[in-house]
Amino acid sequence: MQLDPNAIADYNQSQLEGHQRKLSYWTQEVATAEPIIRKLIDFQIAIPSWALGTGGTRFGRFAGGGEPRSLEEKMADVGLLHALNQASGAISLHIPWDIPTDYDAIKGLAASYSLAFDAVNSNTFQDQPEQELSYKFGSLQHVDAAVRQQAIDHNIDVIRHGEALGSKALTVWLSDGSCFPGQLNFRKAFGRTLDSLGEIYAALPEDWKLFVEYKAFEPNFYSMTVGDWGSSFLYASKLGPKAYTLVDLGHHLPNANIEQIVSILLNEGKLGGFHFNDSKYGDDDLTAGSIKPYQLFLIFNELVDGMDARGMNHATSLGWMIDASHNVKDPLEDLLQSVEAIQLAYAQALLVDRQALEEAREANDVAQAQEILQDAFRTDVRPLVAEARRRAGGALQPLALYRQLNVRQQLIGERGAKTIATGL
Ligand code: AOS
Ligand code: ZN
Ligand code: ZN
Ligand code: ZN
Repeated sequence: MQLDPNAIADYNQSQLEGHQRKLSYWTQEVATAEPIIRKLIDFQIAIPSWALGTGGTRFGRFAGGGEPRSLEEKMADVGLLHALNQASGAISLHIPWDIPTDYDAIKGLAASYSLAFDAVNSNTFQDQPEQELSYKFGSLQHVDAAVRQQAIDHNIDVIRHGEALGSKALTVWLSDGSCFPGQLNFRKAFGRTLDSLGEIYAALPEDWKLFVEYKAFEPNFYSMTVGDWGSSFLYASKLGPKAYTLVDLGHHLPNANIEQIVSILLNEGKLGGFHFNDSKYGDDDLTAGSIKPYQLFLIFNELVDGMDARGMNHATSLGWMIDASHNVKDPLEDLLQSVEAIQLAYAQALLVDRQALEEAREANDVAQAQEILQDAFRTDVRPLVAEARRRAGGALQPLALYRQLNVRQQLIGERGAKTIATGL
């Protein structure tokens, strides 16, 4: 489906008066409002192709209606999100779930929705039907060189697909590890994984990045071969300047100080990007900002501080992506919520009075330092984010308009009530 070109303008007109009332405080009282709005307009968050359908757990999956059945329909969904919020201008593909049949047609489609291709993702955590050897005991770490080669070849193949589309990064997430003590020689597994990653790294085009994603546990429950930021950082450092660590917020042990991890990686020039989501217990892949919004803000606080210190462009120097799974919500509604939560955390971080914060730190004024951060976090920046969207051509309230237009009902009409999106 295509949005009626007047729908957004008409909707914004109907909401304009109330919006302008809320915005007037900002434009009249806050000197930094204008630069924050401009930064928000530039900030884009990529949508993963596998988050557009209903996920599920190992206990079951409850299909949603009108889910995308093909790559073309996934792109249409991201195009819809981007039209509504003007902040989801990229899609991250997963091979082999999203192999294009006609690259020019897919690129044309992306251009028609103003979408770029973000990092491409490889998959050596599942066996594919036509595949010769199994990944049951790992892929890049495997004791059998032939299995490692198969996984290396797959990753290189994914790079080629990404090149044809204009992607600039490969994300490698490995399920490799072990389920029981004694199963794996940790040192050998590390060495084999490093060698395998080295072959993939050698196949990277000049202007590409390799993102090494870590995860504390699952599907292996005793050890993960890329299990924490320390091992990811080691791999990335040994591989070379094109390799970086990718931080998925759900991939830490409970109560990890993710903002501190982020700040150190960034300072070392080894932070590649994010998979945003939220969690209560583990890799829950819930809507960003739904459980721990303060943590999301604190992460952005470190990002803004560290990127400014290093003279980095906020919008383009790191990979900004969502990685979510939806069991009970409409995936498109959930993604609109996630993008908004990320924008709010970013805007609040931009509000922090950095000079005052440094002064409080230098004076060991703990209470004042805390006040400065909480003052920014407790500020309602929703009018700024809405204004950025409006100026970029999006809807003041994307989720409300999505509902008003009955988008899901229309998608069900086009695609059917019982659909299974390809992917997770
Ligand atoms: C898995 O837990 C990781 O978060 C991956 O980044 C991602 O979910 C997977 O690659 C999806 O295909
Ligand atoms: Zn992830
Ligand atoms: Zn996750
Ligand atoms: Zn995950």
